[in-house]
Amino acid sequence: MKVFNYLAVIALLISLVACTNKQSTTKEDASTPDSNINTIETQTLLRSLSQIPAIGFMFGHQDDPLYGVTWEGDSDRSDVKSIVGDYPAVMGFEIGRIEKGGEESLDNVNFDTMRQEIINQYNRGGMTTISWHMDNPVTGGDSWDVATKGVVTSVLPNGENHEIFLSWLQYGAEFFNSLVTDDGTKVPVLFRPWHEHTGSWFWWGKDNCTTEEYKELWILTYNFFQEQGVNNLLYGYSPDSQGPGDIYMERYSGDEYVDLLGLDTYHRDNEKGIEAYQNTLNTILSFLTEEGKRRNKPIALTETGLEAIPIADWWTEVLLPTIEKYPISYVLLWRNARERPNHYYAPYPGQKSADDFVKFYNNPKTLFVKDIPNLYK
Ligand code: BMA
Repeated sequence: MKVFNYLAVIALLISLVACTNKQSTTKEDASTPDSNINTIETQTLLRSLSQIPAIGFMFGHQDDPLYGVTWEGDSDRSDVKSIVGDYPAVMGFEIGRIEKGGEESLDNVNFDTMRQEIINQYNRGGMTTISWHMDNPVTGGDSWDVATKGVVTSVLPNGENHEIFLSWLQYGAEFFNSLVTDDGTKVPVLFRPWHEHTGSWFWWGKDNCTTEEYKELWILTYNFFQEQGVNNLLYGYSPDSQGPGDIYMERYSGDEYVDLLGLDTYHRDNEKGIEAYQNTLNTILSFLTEEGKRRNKPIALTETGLEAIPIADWWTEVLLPTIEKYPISYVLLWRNARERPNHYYAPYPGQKSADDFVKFYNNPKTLFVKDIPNLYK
């Protein structure tokens, strides 16, 4: 009898736990604070990211529907779509300066407009990734303001700017929690915090904090968002070109805090730089292929491009042949600025590489939004 009761209690406990888990992942419950379980759509996106390389890789573009070369804010417009008639499968957005509580990002994008475009991208079946060039919490300068050392130390627990820093993170949490469709679904996002930290150009970069401090910064951010009920984020780790191996993994905070292994690397110096660019891609993407398999994580080229694309066949002769050998889930090209002449990374109609981009688009391996299976089901 005693044994029977004991078993019955265990069975009841198991069913309660199972029931709680199930409830906390339903849509209705998606915004419950303190939930440390991602929404079903977010979990499914992670699975989809691992499955995509079986059919190709997704094409991504930063700020794609917001503006382009010589235009801004036109509805239903994108430089990529103007050439190939389809939107990128991945769109990147940048929330730098949200930490100040203002209406516009550091690139002068209105956050309400950005939210709507993220929801639009979800509704058309595509994915969103978000970066955050957070201002320097000590000097008030931008994220490239690295003259003052010890910024990371000062935002960690017991640091003098810890509370301010949490209030800055809070603005980010509110934004992520506000990405909700009309039917109440929270939009999953691949978040790439504290990126390019193997270089030293941001206040969280290599020479500006210790390895332990960087890891603490990452885990603090992760835990804070969990406490705020942010259950629609996957975390992308995006070091810069240095490495691979020890340098790449040195500041990795652990498999439980990272969902995707990324790489930010650019092609610089045009013709002269082709070999260096391809070598970096080959070296680090080979490493990521192995590391991704070992850790069971998708991999991606999280930022890349050749500014102003002066090489006419860059898409099919430089980028495609190099990256198609690796099981990346996506490649993201940086933004087509409307306010900085020649600061663009995707072609626009009439641009020198536009015809080659059509060939790139027609290659079965490159996936635009109409090519991808449902990432969320
Ligand atoms: C950089 C440039 C900047 C921009 C920043 C954040 O690479 O494009 O002009 O402010 O990204 O988007």
